[in-house]
Amino acid sequence: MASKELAEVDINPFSPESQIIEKTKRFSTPEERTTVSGYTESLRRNGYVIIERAISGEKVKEVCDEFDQLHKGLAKGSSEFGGFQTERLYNLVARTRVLDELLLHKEVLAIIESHLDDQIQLSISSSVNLLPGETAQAFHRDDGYYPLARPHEPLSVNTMWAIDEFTAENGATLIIPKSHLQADDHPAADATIETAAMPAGSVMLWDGSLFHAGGSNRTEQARLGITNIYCRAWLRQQENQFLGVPPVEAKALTRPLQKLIGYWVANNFLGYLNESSPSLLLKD
Ligand SMILES: O=C(O)CCC(=O)C(=O)O
Repeated sequence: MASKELAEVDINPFSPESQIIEKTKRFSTPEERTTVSGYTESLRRNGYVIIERAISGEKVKEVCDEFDQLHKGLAKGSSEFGGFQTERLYNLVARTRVLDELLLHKEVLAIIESHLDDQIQLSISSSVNLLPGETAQAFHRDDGYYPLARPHEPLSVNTMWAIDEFTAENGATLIIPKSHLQADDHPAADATIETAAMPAGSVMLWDGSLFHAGGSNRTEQARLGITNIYCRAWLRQQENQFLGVPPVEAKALTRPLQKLIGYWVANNFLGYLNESSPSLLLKD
């Protein structure tokens, strides 16, 4: 067999060859997962981990410039949870190519695949621009829409990219370490709250069960973050990626990005069409 890519395209998902290949597909290699084992261990133990300066200063500027444009004329939030002084934009895979490097960041994907020990996909990609005067958000978990008894196996991992430096003053994400392991539906009254301060270009990864909240912005500048949530490939995605990026648009994406948003066969039988990989739909 020439390669896993070829196999994915050419082999009927019911074939014995496909049965072997499909379940083993990952974005990261075993070596890459070994390299990030220190980060993965922190994520497992504390529920979060930060990789400082995971992208270059040039990339940060590129993202910043792009979102200056994309956010132009955007209405502020209209709910307490979303934030009345917050700008948010969704369906980012359809809107810009500037985030591809972040979405497919090698270390990030290796940590997530280690933590979930499974095939993964993008659940949602959005921007969160906290404007001056924004107040702190309520503590919440990102995996609340998967109705399982807690604590449960990890189902998703959120990533928050600091495009501006995140500080205690400008609304850096607030987290409750180890709360991903707790059964209660609310943070403990005496929970220790930490502020995820990090330099621009850094990324924080957290388990979907970790209690967290956007902080309050008490500065005169906005705080831009990009949040990409990844989940097990057999779960429903938060954002409907197939409507957000229909085949005619998905054709233009790199194959890894097509897969990340769900254009592949996961776990042998999930997502095929007419006995073949959806990647056939993306061929001219
Ligand atoms: O902006 C942040 O730091 C966190 C935002 C968040 O958790 C959310 O909007 O659900």
